[in-house]
Amino acid sequence: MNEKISTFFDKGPIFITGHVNPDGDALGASFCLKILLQKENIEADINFDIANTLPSNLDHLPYELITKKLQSYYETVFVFDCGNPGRLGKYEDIVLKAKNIIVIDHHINPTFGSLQIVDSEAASTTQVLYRQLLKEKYVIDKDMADCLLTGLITDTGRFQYPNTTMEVFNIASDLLKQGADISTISENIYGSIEFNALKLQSEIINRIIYDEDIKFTYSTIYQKDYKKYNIDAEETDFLIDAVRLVRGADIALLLKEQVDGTFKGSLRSRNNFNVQELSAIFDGGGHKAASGFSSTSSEEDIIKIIKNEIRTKL
Ligand SMILES: [Mn+2]
Repeated sequence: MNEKISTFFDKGPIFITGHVNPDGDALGASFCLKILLQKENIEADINFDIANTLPSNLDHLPYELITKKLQSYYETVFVFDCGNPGRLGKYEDIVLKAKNIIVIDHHINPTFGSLQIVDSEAASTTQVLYRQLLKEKYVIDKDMADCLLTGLITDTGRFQYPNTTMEVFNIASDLLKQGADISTISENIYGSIEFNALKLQSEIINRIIYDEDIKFTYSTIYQKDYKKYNIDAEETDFLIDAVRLVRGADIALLLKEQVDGTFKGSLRSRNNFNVQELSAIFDGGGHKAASGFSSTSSEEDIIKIIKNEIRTKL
């Protein structure tokens, strides 16, 4: 597809968004475009469906640019890092009503969008956006570079996941050249955790179960934990990383109990196991090495279903 995103810059009003409870990649890509449009003197609104607050460990991003009051209709929407409209949360309607829906993503087969700029092999959505900006000859300034690098760092697990290709390093190198501040970003994302969150992590670690036969490790966060440690769910995304540390485990699951008693699951894998297929059982989505889902089943049932599915794939 040869279409340019700049074709739509004069087709306002414009809205920029990403998946619900956005991560570093969805936020980084969205804010990068917002900054670019601002430099071009093009108005655009930006917001996300967030359960509580935006994650504090990503607050080096320009959160102040979030639009407080949205319009009721947008002619053009840019959607980042979101494979299906159901993941837009409360903004699903406003996005689907738009005339031009530009989906920029790296999920496998996004199911919507009048224009899709998608590469499921790309490590991050910010990588896809970076390529596009270069193609359209835009200059990436320091603020944009910080945003793009954030998505690259978080979606590659700090340049460690198998998606960390030479191109990823080349892009990172170029972003550093543009002034991206890798140490400030990394310190904010990974180098410091709220004291309470660290205490919660110890509980999650205590609960880890390792099923050696199928190389599967898992743990659960309950609503009572959020209360006990006075912490928002958004602040606990990093906990899956503790679960996936278990040596020998190829598949890691962290279940998070929701306010209504249902569960959200985060899955991670090593050694090429495709956890997207596990999430798909629950109509979830994501990537080979990282995926997620929601389920109204009980904790026990979810774990049983996943274990059975892993066994069929061994
Ligand atoms: Mn992503």
